[in-house]
Parts: sequence; structure tokens; C-alpha cells
Amino acid sequence: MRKAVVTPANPNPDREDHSPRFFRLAAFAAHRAPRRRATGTIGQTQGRRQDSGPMNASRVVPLLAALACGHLAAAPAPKPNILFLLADDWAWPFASCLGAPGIQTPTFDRLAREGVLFRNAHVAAPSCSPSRAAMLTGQWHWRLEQGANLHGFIPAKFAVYPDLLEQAGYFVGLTGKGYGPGSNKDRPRNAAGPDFKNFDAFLAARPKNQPFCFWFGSHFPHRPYVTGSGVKGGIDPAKVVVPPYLPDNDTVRRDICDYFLAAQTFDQQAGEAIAALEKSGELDNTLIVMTGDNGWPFPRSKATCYNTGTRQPFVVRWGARVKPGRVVDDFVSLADLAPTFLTAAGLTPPPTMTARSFLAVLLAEASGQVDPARDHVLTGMERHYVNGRADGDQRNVGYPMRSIVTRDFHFIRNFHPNRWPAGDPPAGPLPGFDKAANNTGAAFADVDAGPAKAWIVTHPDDSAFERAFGKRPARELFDLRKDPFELHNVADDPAYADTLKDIDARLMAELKTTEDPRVAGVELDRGRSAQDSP
Ligand SMILES: [Ca+2]
Repeated sequence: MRKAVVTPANPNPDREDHSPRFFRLAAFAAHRAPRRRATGTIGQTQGRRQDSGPMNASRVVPLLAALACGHLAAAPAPKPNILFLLADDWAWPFASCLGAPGIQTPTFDRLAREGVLFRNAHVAAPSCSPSRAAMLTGQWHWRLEQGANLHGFIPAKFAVYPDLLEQAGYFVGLTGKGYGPGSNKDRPRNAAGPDFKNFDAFLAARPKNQPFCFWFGSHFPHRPYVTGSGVKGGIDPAKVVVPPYLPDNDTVRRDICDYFLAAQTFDQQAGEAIAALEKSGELDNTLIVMTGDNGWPFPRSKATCYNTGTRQPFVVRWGARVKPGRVVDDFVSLADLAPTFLTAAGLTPPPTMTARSFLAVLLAEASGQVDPARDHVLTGMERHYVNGRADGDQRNVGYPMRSIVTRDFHFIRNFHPNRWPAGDPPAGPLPGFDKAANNTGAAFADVDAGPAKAWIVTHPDDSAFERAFGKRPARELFDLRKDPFELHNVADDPAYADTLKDIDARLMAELKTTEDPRVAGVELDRGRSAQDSP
């Protein structure tokens, strides 16, 4: 068996320092830097506004000086367009410029060259609907009632950024997959905006000189795939690298090839959208974000809070407004997109947005760690697959998790460790290969059906089986310096006792600050069933 490891390559090796000194400095910054994370209270969000917006204190003084000297141009800068290129189940590090062998992503690579590559971007939730709900509302999904779950909905009382931009004069729209899967029953339209046939149709409908905000929601690289399509499409299974949490065999390699081909399709779609933008003459006044909504649909990835479930390729291009070719290590949540888009448009995010704008990081000149306060990110999950799990006489329950990722450590709290994290095993025998490859609900339903899953399901003695489907302890701690794939839980190792205590307290304090109902014992996975899901 090959023991090769996917190592996220650094596209800009000159700007990265993995020396012990670097880690010591990072740890120092983590403990000494002033906390700036926003909260749900008006008084505390004031601090965020001062820190994160384009008019922070460091910018005000030069601005006033320029006004006094008459150096400031009379006309305000035009409001930027916003193009959000969102894949479905794309994951770090599956882009050619990130060093993943076998995949070609020329569009993402171009945006990285011409914009800013973020190396530590995570979705709020490793599941489509709650991840998208957090992006749209700028709030943690656990604050969004049924918006916390797959096949939920975002109650109308939670503002979404496309509506706020529209109210401020933007022309907004979406194509493909917007908020979902789920319902928009509490809203007149999809929370991501009104639907258009494609980006070209949107651009044609846009009134002249009106700024726009467009959500390009690809359905790629979500499963299912045509088995063998990756190899037929020219991807060599011998060249892909199987990460160590999966078994290395021909079935898994070919499944990865199929996934790569689907991810390349998303990259091509993104390239076509950018070509349309160039043709319209709007490229350089458009803030472009290209990323995905959750991890790849392989065991121990999507629908888990491991980094394989939440870490995303994430790049931002914004013409001459950002210094090109930067590689930034600041931690970013994709929930931060909403306040960032609003701030870039000159608006003030509403105080309910617990996420914070990263516009100041975007506009900075530096690479590496730009804002010392951005030294961690939170992620979490409630319920993924509908009716995939029971707990005693309770059906349709989730596997609630909260996690905090720092540069050196990843800590996960599993609130109901008695439950099966990947979904319940079948009542009878394990399904055969074909059933496990094609019927997600046949077993361990939080893992999408596919050949890699089917291979593991039909090899229960392989170590990958327990890693993918076995129960997990209430607390998991991983030392990312030694264990980037999070295979060795050190929560019970006495050498990490102080780290565990500190990082657990840090996570829980932040959950309390953001008014997470889970901390108060409120169960968020009740409600919708398979019968009433759309
Ligand atoms: Ca997804």
C-alpha cells in the first residue's frame, strides 16, 4: 500500500515559514493579540466596525489629511460589482496551484496569480445548506434556527446580503444552485437572489451603469459521477495522491479521478463566467471570489468537522484594488463574505452579523499573517442527511459538533458521542458494493454514495472503516504540526492537557459570545423530516 501523503504545496514558497520560530511567534500572537471577533451585541460590534471596514482608524487620518490638502478626487469610487463563483463540494487542496497532482484548474490558478490566495479559509458548516446560509446571512448557522440543518430554511427575519445590496441599488441575481437544498418558504425567492438562465442572461438584463452582485452556483463537483469519466477525461489514476485517511487502491484512485474531472468542469465554468465579464468590460471593477461550499464527498470529509470537511480553496481578485499574487495565512470563515461584500459596497453590516469583514486584509499589501487577530476559525454541524440517524426513540437527529481551528491545533466537541457520526449502520447486514455506491441511505448516510465509500463499506476489517464510520469521543484534539490529516486524537494525552483545557475554553467562550443555542442545551436538529423536505 502506498503511504503517499497529500501535502498542500505552497504556491509561493518564499513567503512561508514553517520553522519552529514561526510557530512560536504564531502561538504568541494567538495569545497576545487583542480579540476582535464580533458578537451579536451592538456595543461589541462597534469594535468590529472600527477594525474591519474600509474606514478604520489607520485610514481616517490620511483621508482627513488628503481632504485638507485638496488632494482627494471629487468623484467617489464606483461601487464594485461582485461575482461569487461557488462550487458544490470542492475542497482544499484540489487545485493545480495548490500542488494537488493530477488536477488542472487554470481559472483558479489565474485568479491566484492576479489576486489574493487565502490558505486558511473554512466554511462554517461542512454541509450545503447551512454553509450557504452562513455565507448569505453573515451569521453562524447555529444562530439561524432551521437554517442550521440540511434541508432547512432561512427564516425571513435573518437578513441576507443579496437583499441588502439590492436595497442599496445593486442589480442582483443567481444561476444554478443558490441556497439549498432546502426551502425558501419564508421568502419570495431564493435567498441568494432572483434566478437567471446563466451569467450572460444576467449581464444582458442588467441596467447600464448599475453595480451588480451575482451568485454563480455550480452543481459541480457534487456526486454522482459517471464511473470512469475521470480516466476517459485524461486524468491518470497513477498520478493522483490518496490521502492517508482513505485506502489506497484502484477503486479509490479512479473515484478521485472522477471527482477531479468534475472539479475541472467547475473551473471551466468559472473561466467562462470570467470571459463574459471581460467581454462586458467589467472585469477590473469586479470583486471576484472563487471557492466551494464544503469538503469533498469522500469518507471522513464532507459532513465532518475535520479540515477535509471545511477547508476550502479560496481566492479573491479585485482588479487593481488588491496587490496581485499575495498568499495570505489569515483565517477566514466563508460567513465573513457577507460583511465583506457589504463593506466593499460602502455599506455597514447589520449588528446581527456575527461574521466580520476581511476587507482590510484584502486591501493590505502584505502576505502571510496580515491581521494577528485572525488566528483561528470556528466551524460546526447540526443535521446533515435527513433521517440518517436515530437516538433511542428520537428519529432524524443530527450529529452536533463545534470546532475551532488554529494554526497548530484543531479541537472538536462532539455533543452526542453516543450517536453514529457518519449516520447509522444498517439494521441488517452491510450493503454490497453496488448498493453502497449508489444509495446514500443504505448505510452511514452522512457519507455520499460512491465507489470509495462502497469499497470501505465492503471491507469492514480495513482501518479506513473505523476511521470513516466509527463512533468518536466527546473531545478530539489534533496537533496539526505533526498530524495534518488529523488521524491521531491527542485529547487524552497528558502532554496536551493544558492545550486541551485552553482551546476548549476558548471555543466555548466564543460560542457563548455568539449566542449558540447548543451551548445552552437547545437541540437544533428537530423539525423537518424526509416527508416534508422539498
Ligand atoms: Ca455542497
